Amino acid sequence: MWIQEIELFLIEQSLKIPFKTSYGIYEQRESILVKISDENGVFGFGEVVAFSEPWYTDETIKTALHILQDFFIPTLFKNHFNHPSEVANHLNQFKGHKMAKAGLEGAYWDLYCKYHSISLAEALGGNKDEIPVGVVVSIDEPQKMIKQISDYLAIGYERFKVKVSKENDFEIVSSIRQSFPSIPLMIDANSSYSLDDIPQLKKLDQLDLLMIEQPFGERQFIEHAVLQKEMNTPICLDESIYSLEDVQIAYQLEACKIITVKPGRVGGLSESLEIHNYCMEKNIPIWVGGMIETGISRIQNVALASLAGFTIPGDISESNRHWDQDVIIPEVTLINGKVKVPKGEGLGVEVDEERIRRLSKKIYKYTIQK
Ligand code: OSB
Ligand code: MG
Repeated sequence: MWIQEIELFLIEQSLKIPFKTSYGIYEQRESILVKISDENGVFGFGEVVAFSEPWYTDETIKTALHILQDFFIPTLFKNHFNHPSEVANHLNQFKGHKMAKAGLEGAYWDLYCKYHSISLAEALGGNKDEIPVGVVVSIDEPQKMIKQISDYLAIGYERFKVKVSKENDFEIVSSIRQSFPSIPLMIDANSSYSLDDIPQLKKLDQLDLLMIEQPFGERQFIEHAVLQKEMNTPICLDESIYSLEDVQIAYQLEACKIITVKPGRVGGLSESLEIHNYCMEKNIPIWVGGMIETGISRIQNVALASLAGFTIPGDISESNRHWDQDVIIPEVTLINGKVKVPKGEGLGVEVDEERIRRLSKKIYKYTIQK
């Protein structure tokens, strides 16, 4: 298969409700959507999940555009590929820029699956028809967070993650626990604690949390190992994991008990598969994370979560969690509390290209030069 044309759509959307984390508040979300077409006009869509600012990882929308335009896209035009893992291998001659890599590789997976008339879930080796999912509640007044959780419980979400910061963790989580003594509840502090906070973190052990996500900084594997020895609550690593190698380090050091996989953060679905296989072998529970993403990446995550190793409901909420309208048809919705894994070719949903064009602030188009 030769790649003939690549388009990048720089879109911007408002979130339905502002999303507050320990880093700051999100009200607007820029995203880069990728369309790759082959010589027969078969096409696939992917998404670069980098944010506009480098708060979660060091990539940004602008670094992704630069790297895609100046390095990744020219490389893809020069080579012939038979499988998405070959795209990943080619891009891995370049360092870093995992989200930019994942956006291209994801679009190529969709194209590859359509070319072979299979669904993405099938191509990845998924074996579930539907998946249970979780939802994230961002920082707010405890009473408002409790109201949101009760609304989400009513629709069928099965796991609840609350964003906290060091200043309000116990207050928020204990009042949520009082209202919901037995729901699967976890917190995410997005790296806002340090070793000095171990006594404070240990207090959270009384709240019967499913896990604590990424208390310390992204390279602090050793510090996480120190904390995990002192806490009963499992630690889950998010920002620390950029590759299979990082998972192996975390496992060797006993820095966590759970891993969250985000295809964007680890450079794509091929690397996600390797992490999945390793974690199955080592009995490390995994789940699919979220990036306040559009339906393109959201439905890709649904396919990934259909693999056997993803035993914990992920941050794969309905399209309407963040958007008034999504860019895929049908949108991601809960049916009897579950999300159906699409069976159609590729992503298995229709991508609303007209809507994407309307949302675009800028469209970049590249064609192979023969
Ligand atoms: O830490 O998991 C995170 C969103 C953006 C950046 C980082 C994180 C998140 C989430 C997922 O918590 C929220 C969502 O996609 O609904
Ligand atoms: Mg997180």
